[in-house]
Amino acid sequence: MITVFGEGRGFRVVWLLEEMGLAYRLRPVDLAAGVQDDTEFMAINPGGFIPAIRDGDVVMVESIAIMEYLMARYGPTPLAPGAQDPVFPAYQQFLHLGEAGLAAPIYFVGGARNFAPEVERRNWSARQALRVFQTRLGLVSRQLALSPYLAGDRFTAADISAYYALQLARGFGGVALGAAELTYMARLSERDAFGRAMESCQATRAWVEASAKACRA
Ligand SMILES: N[C@@H](CCC(=O)N[C@@H](CS)C(=O)NCC(=O)O)C(=O)O
Repeated sequence: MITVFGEGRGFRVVWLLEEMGLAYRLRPVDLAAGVQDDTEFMAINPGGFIPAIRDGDVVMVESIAIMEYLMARYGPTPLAPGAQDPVFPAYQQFLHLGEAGLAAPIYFVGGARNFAPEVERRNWSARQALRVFQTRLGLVSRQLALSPYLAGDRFTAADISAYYALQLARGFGGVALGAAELTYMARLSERDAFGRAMESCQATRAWVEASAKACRA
């Protein structure tokens, strides 16, 4: 049985596992309470960040790498188009852009906005991280003007990667997304596997519902 440690970007992993119909157990990790005394988790990831997985003797961190591992080991799956598939380059690009170009910078924008002392909220790094996020978001918007999913007509793991980043931008980074991105997110959230993942990830569910309410207010 695969164990997923932590929600946050672990939601991507849980959603992928639900899409693939693989059995898993979600083991909560409370970052807010501090993880230094969580000896089981610290033995899995001494770096103390989430998500991590344990699959038999395999222990891994990095949500995108974990998704690639699961699709390679338990696939083939339509979530990961093959290298000769015409959509492969777009798939590969957006799978990684979802974390490296979107979630990583907006995580620091959100951190500055929500946790930094007032004088540091709009410091150079926070502004630069927002600029980086916005330029990469432009590539997502351009792609969504061409196709319903980031790799064309088919839902893939690139969409799982990007969804989390867009949700983070909306709920934590204070970014007002455009109509195309919101419609895209609504389309993804209609998937059965998404609903099951949200049932498993109760902290994520509460956060997503609260941010949707805040955005409507
Ligand atoms: N690139 C990593 C980012 C992991 C990450 O930053 N996770 C956050 C929560 S979603 C975290 O654990 N932050 C606390 C820390 O880094 O110490 C991934 O995609 O898994």
